[in-house]
Amino acid sequence: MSFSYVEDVLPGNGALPPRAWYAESSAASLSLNGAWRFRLSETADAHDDSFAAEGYGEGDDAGEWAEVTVPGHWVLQGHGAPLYTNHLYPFPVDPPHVPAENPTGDHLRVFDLPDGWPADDGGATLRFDGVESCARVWLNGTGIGEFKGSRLPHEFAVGHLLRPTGNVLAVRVHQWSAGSYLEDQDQWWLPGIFRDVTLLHRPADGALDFFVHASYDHTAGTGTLRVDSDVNGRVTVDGLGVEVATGETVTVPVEPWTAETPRLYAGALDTGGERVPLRIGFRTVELSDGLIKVNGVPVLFKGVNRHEWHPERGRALDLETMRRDVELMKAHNINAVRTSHYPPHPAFLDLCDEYGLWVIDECDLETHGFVEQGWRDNPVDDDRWTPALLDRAARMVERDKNHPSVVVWSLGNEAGTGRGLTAMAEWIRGRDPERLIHYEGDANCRDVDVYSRMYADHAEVDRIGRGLDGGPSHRRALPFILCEYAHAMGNGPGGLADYQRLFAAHDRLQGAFVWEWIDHGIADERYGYAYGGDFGEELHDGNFVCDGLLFPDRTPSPGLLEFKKVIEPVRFEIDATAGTVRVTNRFDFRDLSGLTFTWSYEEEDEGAVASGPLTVPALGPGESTELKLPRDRAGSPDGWTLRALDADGHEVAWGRPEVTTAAVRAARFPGRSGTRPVPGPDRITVGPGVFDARTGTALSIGGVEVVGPRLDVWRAPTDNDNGASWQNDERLGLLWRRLGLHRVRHRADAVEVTDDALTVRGRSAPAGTDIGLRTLFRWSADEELLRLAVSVVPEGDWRVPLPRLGVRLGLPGGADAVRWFGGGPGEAYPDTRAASRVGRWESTVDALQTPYVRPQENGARADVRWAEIGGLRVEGSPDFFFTARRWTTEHLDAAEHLTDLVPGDTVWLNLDHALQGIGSQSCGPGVLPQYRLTPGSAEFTFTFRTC
Ligand code: IPT
Repeated sequence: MSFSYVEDVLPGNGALPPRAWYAESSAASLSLNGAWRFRLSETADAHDDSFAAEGYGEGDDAGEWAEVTVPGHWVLQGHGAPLYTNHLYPFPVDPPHVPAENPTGDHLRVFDLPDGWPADDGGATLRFDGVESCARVWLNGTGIGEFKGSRLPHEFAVGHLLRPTGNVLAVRVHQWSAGSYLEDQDQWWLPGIFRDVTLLHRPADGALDFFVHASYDHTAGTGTLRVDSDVNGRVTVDGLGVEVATGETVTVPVEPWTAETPRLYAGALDTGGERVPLRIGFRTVELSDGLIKVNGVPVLFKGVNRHEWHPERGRALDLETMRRDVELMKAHNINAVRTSHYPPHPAFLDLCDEYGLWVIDECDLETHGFVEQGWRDNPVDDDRWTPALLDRAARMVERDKNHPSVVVWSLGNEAGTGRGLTAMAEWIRGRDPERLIHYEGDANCRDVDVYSRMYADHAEVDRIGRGLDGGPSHRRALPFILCEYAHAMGNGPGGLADYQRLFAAHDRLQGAFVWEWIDHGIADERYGYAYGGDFGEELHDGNFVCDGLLFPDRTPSPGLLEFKKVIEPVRFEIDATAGTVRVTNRFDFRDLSGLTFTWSYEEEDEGAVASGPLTVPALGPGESTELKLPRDRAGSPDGWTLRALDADGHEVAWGRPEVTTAAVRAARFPGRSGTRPVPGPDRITVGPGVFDARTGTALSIGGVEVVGPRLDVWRAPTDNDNGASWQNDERLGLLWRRLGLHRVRHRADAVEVTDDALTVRGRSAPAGTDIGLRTLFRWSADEELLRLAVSVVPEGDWRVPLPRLGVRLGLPGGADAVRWFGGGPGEAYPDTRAASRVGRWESTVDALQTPYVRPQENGARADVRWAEIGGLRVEGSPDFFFTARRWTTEHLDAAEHLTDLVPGDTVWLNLDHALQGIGSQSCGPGVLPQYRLTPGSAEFTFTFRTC
């Protein structure tokens, strides 16, 4: 038998023309999901097609076969292994050829038609919603076709082959095919029948394809509906009193659909033989005045790139997981999704319609690996592949065209440029002129309606916003989006608030999509979560696959909380001195009537002392007003918190006054009369502090044994510190290590006791270089309070910022509960601190850790005034960053998986005067200048006492 279809550039044979997808109808259907018999072979041609013969599987023929769950990926069910590459093809680039080693899964399912399955009037179709990457299908021994296009549906007419019982459905799935060249997305390669398989009864006069056109005229407040259908019928929308024939146009007053107000009208298409429920959202998308407008209003995308991911099931997502994604997005103020980089399971788009999300629906196309050869032989610029590209475009558009949430079609991702892309754009424009077209790789914007970029830095985005970006004049007239930015790999992304200020400042900037929604970690007994390389892949890209705002189990990362704050739709600007707050509605369409507002007032040492409702008028989009705060609050001006809550009581937005640390400081350190240090042969006592007389290191404070404190400048480099392999810019994680900041040695030059202090002078520096840091630790005390004043002076030619600047202190391992007044509840760094709310917080050492899939610097709390842990209270002047861990920074740095982190018998505190920002250089710009920790002279103070 021939296997030539595997390497054929054409999309396949035998499938029906693509058409609209709908979740339900009056026609009968039978899900073929569930347990299938399964046989894995190492090559495509290891077995002939006898397994597909009628009667096979009935007896013992398939006795040796394993079983897999469909939908699913066999590599996640104990057969073979997953493999991860970012853009490199994991096979020789020789299109359209694929390796002889081509894992091939034969799948078998025997099924009976259920009782009451209608007599065979119109036939039946068999629908595959997604199979990676190439399948050949037989029903009852007859070959019905082959197809490629992994994340796209394929239907086959099978009515003539069905029988009441004992139907044998055989599907042979090849991991590699010509189609793999078009599916080089940055993700795990996961073969299998990973979406639903369904048998659909097709009644006589059943629906075929139909196209719901539902526009909104914002000047008249009316919606215009026309349903074009291959099979004539009636269209009804009860709520609107609409009943028209297909093809007929009707205009009625309606409430429009937007992502903020997702008004759907329930309707139906009745073709005589079949009734299909419709969910109609009236809205009009257009490009006008150089802007993307919906219903006449420019929109601002606050978006994420979403790959489909589940840590156990890969891209085989169940409805509940999809709903969870949408609910999490809505709960975090996200209003847009780019379906990177393929059309999602179609039910996801139903959820976007229902909950309200703007969708950029992206075609299943990426040929990124050709970049390695300067794009030579790129399939998108080779006419032989154009039918496959057009097939993919049509399968996406036809499937998804009836979703109001889809406002933009995207041709694909990272596929260079070429005639095939132009052909796709032309076809899409012809078929659906009512939506816009996106493709980031089209630098001249020849085929698209939006100028789109990925990872442009703040300065460039600012220039683009101001229209100073040059380029072809056609492009300069287009709106701009960042289809990817803020690479959320590991700790970060930093700089989100700075981007959002730019989007707010320039109309042309219509928002951006964080890369990406969720870490693709695979649940794994050995490591907790596995990433690239953990399955013995020869070629892989490590943890670059874990770069989401959610951890693999869908727990929000600090990055998601930061994003939620930065994009919040209500803004509070509090002027505590004047006792006023300016409230601004930052929605594009909604007024504030659906929200409730509260104020609360908290004193530093007492917790919340008062709270109450705040009456805010139903401001329209973009409107703002100034309100008076309740008057009788004295005390520190930074006690205010204002909150906006949705109807369920969930917090949507909050505000606190901006307070300068200096103002707070002055009030907190009244002068104290000191005690004299008491020198001894081995020990020096300074108030509650006991020190080693030779080295000047602290041994205990108020009876609590301590290690250190000593100067610390090292942090376990984050993915963003390390930067991306292809970058020529400074990659700090690597430079720091080269400089030896992970192996700094400390020298004490002088231990001096004077009347009022113990002073330790020293120098900290790594081997092999003359640069270093002169330190002076000055300890003074009264009866209860031990005070450390640190002064640091850099020496030599420092060319890199410091990872951190502070002291490290060890406490006995029993230390667990932590209380502090400062930023919280979560971690914050200089450029990721928007969501950090100053107040009183409590936690534990374990709960302070952020479980980045690849361990790295994490868990710092910002703007801390005091912290209590292990019986000690530390106050800082100025405010400090506080970190506590059960392992050292060196241990954290060496760990590759969370399972490598084993608690030791010391709790290590870092009390930092300053930290280097985070940035998003793991695939984008580094830390902005204002968040760099440039070495310079510094002085800071901590006081310690028991508590
Ligand atoms: C960009 C890709 O579009 C995306 O799929 C992902 O790989 C991301 O980077 C990084 O995680 S391409 C980038 C190399 C410019």
